[in-house]
Amino acid sequence: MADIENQIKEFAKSIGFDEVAITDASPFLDDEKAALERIRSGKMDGLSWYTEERVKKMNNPEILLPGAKSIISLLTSYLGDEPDPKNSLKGKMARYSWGDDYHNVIKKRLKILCEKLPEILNTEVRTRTFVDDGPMNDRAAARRSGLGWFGKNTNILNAKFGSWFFLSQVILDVDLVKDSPLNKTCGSCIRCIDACPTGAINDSYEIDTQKCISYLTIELRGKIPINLRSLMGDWVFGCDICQDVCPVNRKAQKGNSIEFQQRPGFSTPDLIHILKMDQDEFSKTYKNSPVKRTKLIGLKRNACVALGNNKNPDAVPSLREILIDESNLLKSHAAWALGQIGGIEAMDCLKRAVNNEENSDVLKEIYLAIKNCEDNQNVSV
Ligand code: B12
Ligand code: SF4
Ligand code: SF4
Repeated sequence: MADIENQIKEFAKSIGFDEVAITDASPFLDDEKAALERIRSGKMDGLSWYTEERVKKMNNPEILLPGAKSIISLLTSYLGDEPDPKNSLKGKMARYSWGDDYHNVIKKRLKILCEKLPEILNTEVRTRTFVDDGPMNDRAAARRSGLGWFGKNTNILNAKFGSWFFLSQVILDVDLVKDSPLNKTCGSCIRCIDACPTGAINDSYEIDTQKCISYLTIELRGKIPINLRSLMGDWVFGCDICQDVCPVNRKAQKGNSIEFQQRPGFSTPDLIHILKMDQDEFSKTYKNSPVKRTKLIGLKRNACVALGNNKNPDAVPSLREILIDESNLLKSHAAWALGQIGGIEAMDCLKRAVNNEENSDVLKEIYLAIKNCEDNQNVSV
């Protein structure tokens, strides 16, 4: 390995990055084509910011940094301890959200790396950095640099760290010796396709955004489509199923970043507690955490769905409070949850709510929930 590239990699690792690889700054032509096709086939619907114009930018480093010559692709593992124990009044959050907000942690490291580059390269250098915070194709850079390969779940896989990591890059206007892409694929494995509860993954290395629980719990504002709710299990922020089942993750090494270690209660949050949270507590609890992205109303909505799927009757009193007091969005999801839990107490809450509810959308959800309770009763008789 050339001395300069070696020095960059060693320095990057010394400040907390787990793996580093280099590619050139030529456009990602195949990725651009694939992403445009994905948009045109409707599989990116729901992410209004994911436009054709953005795809053009994110696959053309020259547009992002005029004069761009190289890209340093960086991997930061967030794998730590196993989740806390769970019961049916607790939900699940995706691993990447158990610790500090990765944008802040990694941005600081990227800044230190960029400040060091002129010394290592012995020349002035212009840089632009990305960590899931702008129009850059993080996975395309990782694949071409050989940092990892595309899995069918569309995550980049790395032999040492599995797929439990964040990607980031430095684009720079200096030529560096590039690394080679890996020649690896998933072969005949289809575990993630089989395991995805909503059928969001297909055999062509594609995710249908609007079916992905990660999208539904984090990005979607508004109502979760009723046909998907019962498939979402008790995920309240993100989803790790297609990574949990991946054989490449079986021997994944833990990362070195203490910032991503699990905060108490984050892996399996108490769902009733979430339903009772006010804005002040939400802001304090999720300060400097990725979870704040879903906002209090999104987290409460997700908690209702999780409680509906866990079917623990102890959740009925808290769901009843939501059904009486909260926004129409939350009332709708609380009604759905009560309909899933069923039983005399849940049915009673729903019937009472009919008399006091004026919003037609919420009323529709309540009637559906009542019908669901009745159907389930018939089944068990
Ligand atoms: C949008 C987005 C999402 C959307 C995904 C929508 C979608 N349909 O892809 C949603 C909100 C659902 C999402 C979910 C998650 N995300 Co996300 N997401 C992104 C984001 C911002 C853009 C990804 C993107 O461009 N998707 C569009 C499609 C078109 O790209 P793609 O699926 O990667 O497809 C590529 C390949 O198919 C390739 N391709 C196809 N054919 C061919 C042929 C050839 C020859 C070649 C070379 C290439 C090629 O081209 C496509 C474009 O590059 C990136 C950050 C970034 N700026 O890049 C993070 C990012 C991909 N997400 C990340 C993470 C961690 C997640 C979650 C795991 C979070 C969670 N636990 O809930 C889940 C995983 C879901 C999954 N199975 O992918 C990480 C992934 C790290 C990794 N190991 O790969 C990223 C890189 C963020 C980061 N910087 O760390 N995400
Ligand atoms: S994150 Fe969950 S819902 Fe999304 S593709 Fe993976 S398994 Fe399916
Ligand atoms: S589960 Fe199998 S098919 Fe899916 S990404 Fe992992 S190796 Fe590939």
